[in-house]
Amino acid sequence: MRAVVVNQESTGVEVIEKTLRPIKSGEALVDVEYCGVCHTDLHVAHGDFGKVSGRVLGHEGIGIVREVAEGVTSLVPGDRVSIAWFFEGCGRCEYCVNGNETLCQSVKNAGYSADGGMAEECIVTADYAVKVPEGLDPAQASSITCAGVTTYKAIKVGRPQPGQWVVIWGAGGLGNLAVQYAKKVFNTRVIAVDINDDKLALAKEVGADYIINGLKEDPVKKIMELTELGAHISVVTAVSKVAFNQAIDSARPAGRVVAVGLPSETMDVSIVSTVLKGIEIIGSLVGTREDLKEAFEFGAMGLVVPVVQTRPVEDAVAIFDEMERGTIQGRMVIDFRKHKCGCGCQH
Ligand code: 8ID
Ligand code: ZN
Repeated sequence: MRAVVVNQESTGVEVIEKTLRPIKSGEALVDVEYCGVCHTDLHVAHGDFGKVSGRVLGHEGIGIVREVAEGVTSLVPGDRVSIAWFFEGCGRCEYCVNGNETLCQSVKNAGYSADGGMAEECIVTADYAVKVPEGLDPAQASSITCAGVTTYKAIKVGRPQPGQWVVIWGAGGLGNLAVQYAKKVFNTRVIAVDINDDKLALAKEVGADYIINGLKEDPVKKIMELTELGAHISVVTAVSKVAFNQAIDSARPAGRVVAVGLPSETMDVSIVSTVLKGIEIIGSLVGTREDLKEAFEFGAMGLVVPVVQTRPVEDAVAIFDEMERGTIQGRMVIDFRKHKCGCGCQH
């Protein structure tokens, strides 16, 4: 099968032929239909979190279960499931049992510490593969598997009330979904900040009340003008410390800044203003299986509509290049379907 892997030098990706091992007890074999390309895949390919040469990338995978091994009771062949960053936890530690399973210290992550979904086939731990609801387009579901659930969860941990001001920093793959969850699910007033007008136009199209280009005007000043006291909740998906610092500077007293983007930098946090303004800064890592189920449901209901473009696996190297240059609108999704006529035939 063809798979997109981290290249030998850990400087990017390559497409290779690979054969999977047989499945073991508790596992399922999935024929991948679609896998979105997340900026985290780019970080992994560049070795930002440590070098993992040869690893099959991908944690926005969607596919159909072909085969289940002994001991599997949660899935049957034919089920449509997701392959997410939260690939497997230990199931026993304080994080797994207290609703914080993504923080499990023995966690496996698809496309990083386990082979992921950017391939024609993928082996999953059956109990951790979340089913995709009926009525949700599989290419769109791929984007919810990371970008959607991550931003849904990030807004949720910010504890928004209807009508409050939510600022989404970065309107890329994650950001345009963050705008939709904030507006359509949490019923808040949404400001999107980016440094690219095309991405801001898309943010406006999918529901942002206001858009700000951080290169053309001072976003902190503009947010203060619009909100009087600042943002109740800021969700930072931008891959730049500039945006993190601006989010802290534009937080309302008792506001919450939810850190999501993963630039290899540090934020500048004033201790005095953090204390005097009573600001909370919260890190948020993807979402639990339950969060993903919820995030999928809002997609199936049509409240959130991921903006996706599909491309063949041969374009993988080019897609990573486009992501690095920041030219992708919404999410680029690799189409791995073997039978594209849609009639269920085998040719
Ligand atoms: O669980 C998590 N915390 C999680 C899950 C998934 C992804 C974290 N991430 C991380 C990724 O690893 C990456 O670091 O979130 C970040 C964003 O991922 P993405 O949305 O997939 O990346 P993108 O499509 O490239 O979008 C990034 C946007 O940030 C804007 C860019 O213009 C782009 O639209 N941006 C940048 I770069 N600098 C900015 C700035 N100073 C900015 N927007 C506003 N101000
Ligand atoms: Zn991701």
